[in-house]
Amino acid sequence: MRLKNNENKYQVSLQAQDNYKAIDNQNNELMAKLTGQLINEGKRPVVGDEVIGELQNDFVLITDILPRHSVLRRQSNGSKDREQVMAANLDYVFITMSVNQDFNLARLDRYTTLVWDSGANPVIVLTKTDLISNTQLENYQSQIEVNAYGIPIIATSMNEISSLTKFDEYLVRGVNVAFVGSSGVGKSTLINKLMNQNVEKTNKIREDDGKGRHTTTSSKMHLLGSGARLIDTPGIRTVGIVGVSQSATEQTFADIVELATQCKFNDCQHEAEPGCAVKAAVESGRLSAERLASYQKLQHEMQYSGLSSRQIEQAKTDRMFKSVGGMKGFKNQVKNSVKK
Ligand SMILES: Nc1nc2c(ncn2[C@@H]2O[C@H](COP(=O)(O)OP(=O)(O)OP(=O)(O)O)[C@@H](O)[C@H]2O)c(=O)[nH]1
Ligand SMILES: [Zn+2]
Repeated sequence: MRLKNNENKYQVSLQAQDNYKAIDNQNNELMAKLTGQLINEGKRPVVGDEVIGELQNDFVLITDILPRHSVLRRQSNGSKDREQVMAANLDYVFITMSVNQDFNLARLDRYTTLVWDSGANPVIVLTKTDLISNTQLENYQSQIEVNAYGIPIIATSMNEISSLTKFDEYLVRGVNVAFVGSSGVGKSTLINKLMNQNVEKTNKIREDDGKGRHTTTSSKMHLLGSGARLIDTPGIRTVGIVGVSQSATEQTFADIVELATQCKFNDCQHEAEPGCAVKAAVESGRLSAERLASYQKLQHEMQYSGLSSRQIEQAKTDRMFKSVGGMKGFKNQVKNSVKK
């Protein structure tokens, strides 16, 4: 990418409606605006986007958005099911789950799928390990290993500072990361500790206060000691589950997809069909019933996402009557039985 001499590369650090902030390569955070052309073309950068900008008197004029290497999305619950882009260019997403009541393999599967779907790499973080025994922790870890093929697992406790070093290999210069997970699992606690680590080395993101001085801000993007950038917005934290693709689900449930190739019917739903290899695997104990259930739940949700509530009702009715040839078949059956 060749830049003109009045242009620079920036990374968007904040987006609130049409207000932007962007960080330059010296880690100064500046107000930013879009050119009329970008607005007209409907091109809106999001947090994490790399952009080309021209430095004006007191803001950066964003003229172009560079290609994204990952896009974390969720679908809004609004009437139009409009897809929302939560962040761009994340490299690692830490899926945070505490090992108390929050521990839930089905939820973990959903997050994993969401992250694969974004193009970023998932890393599972188990928090609050002080609350359980080592044996219990090992048990959880092996459950995850069965479920989440080859995804790294980090176990942490706020009482054990040394556990923070497990993040080192991911938090390297130039890498963008984020934490996702349910409320209360300990994301803030962890983020604060990672930010306070190596304070003297931490090159904080600074905001130009307009008088040539730099002040630390409440930026949504934090520069960690290692040079990694941590993006932390409420939207990313609570990124939901709606809007994941078929291919990402299949990656998460590769074992089930593999088994399904041996089912008698190509369109087997692994519910009550004869010759179902997936059901057989559950019966023989090779596959857990919970895992199949979370796969099916995700399949159903994907099927329904993008449909209106009326369409969802229709789809559910169709599913319910599928075994008797759909709603039409059901009506015919009723008619016939009445005739008899
Ligand atoms: N026992 C134990 N408690 C922890 C640990 N880490 C965090 N907590 C507690 O869990 C509670 C929630 O922690 P937060 O860091 O605020 O959780 P969060 O995920 O940021 O929650 P949101 O801000 O709602 O997204 C706090 O009371 C923490 O003190 C841990 O390692 N062990
Ligand atoms: Zn089947």
